[in-house]
Amino acid sequence: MKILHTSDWHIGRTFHTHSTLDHLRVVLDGLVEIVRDRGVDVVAVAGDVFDSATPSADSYALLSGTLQRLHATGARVVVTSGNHDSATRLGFQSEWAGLAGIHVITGFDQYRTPITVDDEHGPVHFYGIPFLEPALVRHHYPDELLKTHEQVLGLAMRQVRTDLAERGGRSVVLSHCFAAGVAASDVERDISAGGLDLVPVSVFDGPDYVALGHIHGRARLTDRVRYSGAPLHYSFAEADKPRGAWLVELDAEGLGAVEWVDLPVPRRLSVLTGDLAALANDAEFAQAEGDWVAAVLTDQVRPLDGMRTMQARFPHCVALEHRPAITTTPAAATYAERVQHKSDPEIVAGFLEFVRNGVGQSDFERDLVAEVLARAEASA
Ligand SMILES: [Mn+2]
Repeated sequence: MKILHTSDWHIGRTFHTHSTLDHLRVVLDGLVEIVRDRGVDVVAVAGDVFDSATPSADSYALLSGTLQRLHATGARVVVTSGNHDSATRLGFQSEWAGLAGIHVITGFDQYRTPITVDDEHGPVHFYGIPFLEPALVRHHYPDELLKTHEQVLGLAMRQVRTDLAERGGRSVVLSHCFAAGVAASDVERDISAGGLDLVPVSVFDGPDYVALGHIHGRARLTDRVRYSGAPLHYSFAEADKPRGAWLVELDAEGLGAVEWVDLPVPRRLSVLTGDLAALANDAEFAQAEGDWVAAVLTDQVRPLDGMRTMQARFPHCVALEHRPAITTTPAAATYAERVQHKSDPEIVAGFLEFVRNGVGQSDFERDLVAEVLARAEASA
């Protein structure tokens, strides 16, 4: 059986105020082509189908058109909801879609009954676990301690393993979570209101393959537990990460070959660094003229009209940052003197910027530091 693992379509997301729907349509058409050309039996979409809990009409049209084209290839589709999706809206009409082999799993306990697809070696059970917010599911299990995603997914996976032991056969799990083994900078910062909530990869012991969503770059945690990443670049931080999906083969014994398949990149992302005159004129930047461009201007004085000058050459320049090449250092003072009037978060921020040559904190890091400091203070 051939399974295509994808996730994080984020239909409806904007990129620096620009709609991404047209580019995403190109990419998802490429995905349909892969499904047809490679004879994929089941497409697994591991959450964050929409970018918003209230998707636009155009977003629905892109999703339904894509599902229709996938269905026309003869493949089955298993879709779960992520933390960006509204389970109710994504799950609308899923009873009918299921009859056509398009299984949209958004109910908190729907994973307990797998979608079973047979091949010549017997059954393969697909357990789709939607994003489960502990605060929203714990009242269903009054006897369980469910405060973290690890505890919630631990419970779900115990139920899956029990069910699987009774059924027998091969199995695939879909889950939308932040599993350990991934660099923190790749993580969305809004997985839960209380901050970051790691799930150790051992939670997913059991099934032959685990298709994860939430991280936007591809990642292989183990041979059988992977992230596919998003199909389209949604931020400059993802610029150097390939876009594609995992083509997973299950043979008679379980997991067989796993192959990365590339998706089309409608417009590349380039981060260009230099003074404005160089960026606007030098031949070395010509290859980026058609790209989405983020410019880092190193002029000593912030140029007037930098964006307009950049866009004359790079029509898709959408971000501009001023980072002078030479920064003045304050008059010598001891470190203790320099930090004595600073708060703890400011000291951490200054340290990070210093050791990373001027690259400041991301929003994610700032939130994480604030959370850790608050925790330390609370326990002091
Ligand atoms: Mn997500």
